[in-house]
Amino acid sequence: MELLSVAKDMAARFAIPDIPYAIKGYGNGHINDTFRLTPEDGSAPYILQRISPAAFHHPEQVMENMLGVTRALRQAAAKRCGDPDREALSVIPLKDGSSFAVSSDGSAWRMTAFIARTVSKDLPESEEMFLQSGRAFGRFQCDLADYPAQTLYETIPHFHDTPARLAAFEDALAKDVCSRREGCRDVIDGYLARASRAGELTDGIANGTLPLRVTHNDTKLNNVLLDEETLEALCVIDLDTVMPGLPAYDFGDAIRFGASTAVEDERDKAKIRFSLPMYTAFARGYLQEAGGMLSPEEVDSLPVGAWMMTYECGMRFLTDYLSGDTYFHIACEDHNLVRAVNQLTLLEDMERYAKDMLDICRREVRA
Ligand code: ADP
Ligand code: GN1
Ligand code: MG
Repeated sequence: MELLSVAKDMAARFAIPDIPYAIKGYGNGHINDTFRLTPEDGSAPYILQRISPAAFHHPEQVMENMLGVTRALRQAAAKRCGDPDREALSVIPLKDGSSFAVSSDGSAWRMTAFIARTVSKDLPESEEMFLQSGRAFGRFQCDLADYPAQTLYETIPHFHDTPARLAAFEDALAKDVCSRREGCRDVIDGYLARASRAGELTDGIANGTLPLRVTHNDTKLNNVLLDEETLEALCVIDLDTVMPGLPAYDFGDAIRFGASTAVEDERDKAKIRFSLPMYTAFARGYLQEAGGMLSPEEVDSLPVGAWMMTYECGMRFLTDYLSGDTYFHIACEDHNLVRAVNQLTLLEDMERYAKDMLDICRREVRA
C-alpha cells in the first residue's frame, strides 16, 4: 500500500478529534517519513511520523526515551516561565493510551502536536539566527544536565563512534555491492587520507577526559523550530537520537550543517566554504548557555567535534552510496555521493581554520 494511504489509516488510531483531515508529506528530514495532518475545520494540526525502520530497530525504545525527555524539557520550559507547548514537543497518544501504532508492515508511527507559526531552515539566514540556534542547543544541554542518563536507551548503538563508522565505510568499500567504487575514487581517497584522526574524540571518552552527558546527537539547524515572526529558536525537535554522548557531537554537528555557505546537497562545489563568522555566532550562543557546565577539555573538544562530525557524516553518506542507498532518503541516484563530496569540500576548507576555531571557543567561554 502507498505510504500516504497507510498514514491515513494510522492517523485514525490516535486520540485526536474525529473530524476530516488533509494529510500531506512534510519537512526535509532524511530519516523518518513525516506527514502534516490539517483539520478541515481550522483547528490545531498534528505531525504524524513513520519512524524509519532502517535507522531504528527498536521503536519502542525510541518512544520511551522521547516520553521521558519531552517530560523533562516541558518541565524546564515551565520553570523558566516559558510556554511548554511551544518550547517542547507534545507526544499524542493512541486511543488505547500507548505511544505508537504499528502498521501491517511492522513499522512504528507516532504523533506530535504541530507547533504552529514556526519555520525550520536548511541554512541560517543571518549570524543572529545561528547564534539563537546555538543558544537553543546549549539550553537543551543544560535542561538535560540532571537527566538520568542510565535510563536512556542507545537507540542507534555507536551512533557517533567515528572509528566504527570508518570500519563500516571500509567494509562497504571492500564489498562494493553496486560497483560504484571506481566512479568515486577521489572522494574515497579524501576520506581514507584522514582516517588517522577518527579516534580523537573516542580516545577522550576512553581515557576519561571527556565525560558522557545526555546529548541530542543530531543538531542540524532544521531540527530546531524558529518562531515565524521573530525567527528566535523556539523548540528543539527530532529527539530520536537523544542518548549519552559528547557536547562536541552537538556543537560539531550544528557547525557542520550551519557554518557551511551552501546546503548539504548543493551541486556546485564552488559554492561550499566554511564560514568562520557563522562558526563564531554559534559558538557564542552555545557557550552563553552551556559554557558554565563544560570543563576546559570539553571546550577544547568543540572544534574537534566540528571536524569529526563533518568527516563522519560525509563518510556515512559515502557508505550509504556504496551500499545502495538504504539509509538516507534520496531524491536522485547520486544524491548521497553529492552529499559526501560536499562534506569533504567543507572539511578541507575548515581545516585551514583549526587554530581560529579553538581560539574562538576559548574566548567565547570566558565572555
Ligand atoms: P527526521 O528524523 O526525518 O529529520 P524530524 O523529526 O526532524 O524527522 O521531522 C522532519 C521535519 O518535520 C522537521 O525538520 C520539521 O520541519 C518538521 N516537524 C517535525 N515535528 C514537528 C512539529 N511537532 N511541529 C512542526 N514541525 C515539525
Ligand atoms: C539525519 O534525521 P535528520 O534528517 O535530522 C541523520 C543525521 C545526519 C543528517 C545529515 C538518525 O538527520 O545523523 O547527520 O541526516 N539522522 C540519523 O543530514 O541518522
Ligand atoms: Mg530532523
